Amino acid sequence: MIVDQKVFVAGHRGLVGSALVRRLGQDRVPLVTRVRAELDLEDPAAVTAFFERERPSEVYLAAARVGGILANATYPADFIRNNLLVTLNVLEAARHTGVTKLLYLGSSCIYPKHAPQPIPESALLTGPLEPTNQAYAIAKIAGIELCRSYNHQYGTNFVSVMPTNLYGPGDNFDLDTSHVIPALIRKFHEAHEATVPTVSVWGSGTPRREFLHVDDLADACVHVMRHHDGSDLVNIGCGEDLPIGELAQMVAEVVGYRGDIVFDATKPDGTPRKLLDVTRLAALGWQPRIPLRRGLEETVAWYRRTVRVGGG
Ligand code: GFB
Repeated sequence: MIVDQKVFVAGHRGLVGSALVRRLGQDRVPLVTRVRAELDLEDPAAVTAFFERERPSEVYLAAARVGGILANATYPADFIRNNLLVTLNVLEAARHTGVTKLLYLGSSCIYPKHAPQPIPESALLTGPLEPTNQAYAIAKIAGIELCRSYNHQYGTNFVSVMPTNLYGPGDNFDLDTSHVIPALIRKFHEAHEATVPTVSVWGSGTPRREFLHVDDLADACVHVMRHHDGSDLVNIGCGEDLPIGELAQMVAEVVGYRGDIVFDATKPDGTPRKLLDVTRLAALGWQPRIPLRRGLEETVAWYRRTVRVGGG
């Protein structure tokens, strides 16, 4: 542990932030966190005052407006505005108060829609974006450029990582705004409980996605913070993908659902494939630990416990 270390996890109630708190907690790193009612990250004066008072030595910027394909397509103004504001405020306050290191999270979905597969970090800004999440992607790309620019102009050490699609405990299970894994867990679970004969899966089932358990992501973020400096991006993935149709089959099996899967072609497929090239991450000495099937089993168990507690 570094002397006088104090780590601010922004967004500690979210999927990524809560995993970071769990992971940093294992190393007994001194943490500072604030819920939204205590600190509005969209408010520049409040963010500056918080940084001046708390003086964190390191920051993990896990606060972001995120959502699945439909949420991105429906609320693009919210996605671009919130992410730009939060990033601008936190980065400036971090610079102003001399934060020694900051981790910024991009996303695999901000690479060009038709990037080469697996996607190397060098593919950023080399082609048109996926239209369903262009607003989100532009905000996230602006965040990466902000980190790079601050490093160049002010000598900060703001590191940017590019996580693949994530899942795990604490995810958003709202069917309109969630990502595919929580949506499928909920749909198959509810159909199983009520013995419904079919479950609808959006799109054609042919797009391929790579999925990483959020506890692996948190471990990778901490590893990158400890072993990487500067503006070169680092992809964080597991290096394997599968078609959505196959994922749906796997979730059905894990849940114990025995009915049929039907594909809803009125819903968007999004980008055809986004598998990350994880050569750089592997060279830093990091490997994922949680295989998809085991991660799904754990997440389904968590969801069932949580639903029961919530009375849903
Ligand atoms: O997870 P998802 O919403 O995000 O969708 P993206 C992945 C694929 O799963 C798409 C299909 O082809 C969806 O059509 N899918 C099938 C479903 N059934 C469902 C369902 O019930 N719900 C959902 N949500 N999808 C997002 C971006 O893209 O990826 C974000 O829009 C974000 O910006 C995230 O960064 C990582 O992978 O298509």
